[in-house]
Amino acid sequence: MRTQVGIIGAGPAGLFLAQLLGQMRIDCIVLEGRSRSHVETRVRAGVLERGTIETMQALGLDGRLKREGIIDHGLDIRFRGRTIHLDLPDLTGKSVMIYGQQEVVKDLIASRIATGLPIYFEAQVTSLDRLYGDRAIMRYVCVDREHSEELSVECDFIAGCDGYHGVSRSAVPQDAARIYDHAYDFAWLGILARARPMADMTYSNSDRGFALCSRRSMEISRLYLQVSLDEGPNARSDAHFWDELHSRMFDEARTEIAEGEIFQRDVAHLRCFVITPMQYGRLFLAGDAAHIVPPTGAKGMNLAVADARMLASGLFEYYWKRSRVGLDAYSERCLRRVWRTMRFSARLTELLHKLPSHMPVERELQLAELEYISSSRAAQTSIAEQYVGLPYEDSCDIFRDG
Ligand code: FAS
Ligand code: PHB
Repeated sequence: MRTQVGIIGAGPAGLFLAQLLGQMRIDCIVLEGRSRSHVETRVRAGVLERGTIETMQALGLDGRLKREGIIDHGLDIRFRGRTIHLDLPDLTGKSVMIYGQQEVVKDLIASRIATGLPIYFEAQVTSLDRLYGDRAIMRYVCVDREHSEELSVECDFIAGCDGYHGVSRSAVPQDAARIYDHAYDFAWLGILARARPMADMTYSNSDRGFALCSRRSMEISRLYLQVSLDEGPNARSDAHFWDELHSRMFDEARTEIAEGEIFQRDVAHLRCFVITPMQYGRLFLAGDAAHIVPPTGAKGMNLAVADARMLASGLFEYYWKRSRVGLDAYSERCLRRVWRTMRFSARLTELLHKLPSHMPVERELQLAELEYISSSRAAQTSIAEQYVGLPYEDSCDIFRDG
């Protein structure tokens, strides 16, 4: 098989890239190692930045988003029983939307299949080759067949959109890249519950630890607790989860947070991870394959979209303007946004969590910063403008036309 761009992974990075290339009439195929049902039911992110929303609009993919997405106009930060309310439109003129990542993935897959353009599920990429040759090779096996022989695809370029645990990053020799990696010494226990959600996205920094109240619809709450690294998803009973959440959200009277049936649990470990550069010969890394940001800033999926746009811009210039400038500058241009987003997400993580490693003085400094933010419009604007999303720096007109 032969194509212009081979895409590994049908997560947000791979699927947005495939959609953008489809609009640019650049041939690509998507190879996804898991089943369609698996990737469409995997519960992950929930907040869409302004730019992600506009990209879905530009791709004509915002039909269901407009019907089912929830516009979020504000976010609350609680500490010492007090609440800082950030009014996003007042501070930035923008808002964000709540729409589960799995819904985005469903919309993108449905659109890709409707166009008849190739996307293969249960096709596990096993190795990449000739990344500095005249054409790169992507080898894969069909995991749904008993004895699948190894197949291969010849590509002008390969997009490694295969997430943190994928195969593409390992194709970059260690001496050709620099890794930045910091793992936090706590995790997030996330649940979905059939319960009326809080009116606003609400983060809380309490003496018992971090908590977050988000949502997936007007009937489904998405709730998180900071937990220790060794805690599994089912370690605490439903009752204990609710007790802890009320306490950490300063809702001792239990009048604010509605309880309900918990029907999904997961534990996510937090880390800051970046590989530089995000490209090697004909291989371009995008999304979690290249970077992991702590989920506190709700940026992981949105950053994957920004990478996909940047790579699509570079490929557009290569194929239609015969210029390599965008591809050669891909990593440098992506990393500007990656590091600014990482800084925001790491600062918010340090501001809102009770860090096990905290000395008493550090805890007081953290609370003093929250006191300052509660009294400063400038500080609140800084958080809000990063939360709604930074302007894109990609250079492709197709996105400007909307
Ligand atoms: P993804 O991991 O989404 O997709 C990669 C795809 O590649 C997967 O479908 C995988 O099956 C496939 N793949 C891997 N290896 C392959 C191979 N060899 N061959 C073929 N296919 C292969 N972000 C937020 O903003 N907010 C959150 O609350 C949040 N919660 C998260 C919870 C969890 C448990 C995890 C793991 C991540 C969470 N994230 C969150 C981050 C998440 O949303 C990612 O940023 C987002 O999925 C990134 O998208 P991709 O880069 O496309 O990677
Ligand atoms: C979510 O809804 O999953 C979510 C919301 C805000 C965050 C992280 C995750 O900061």
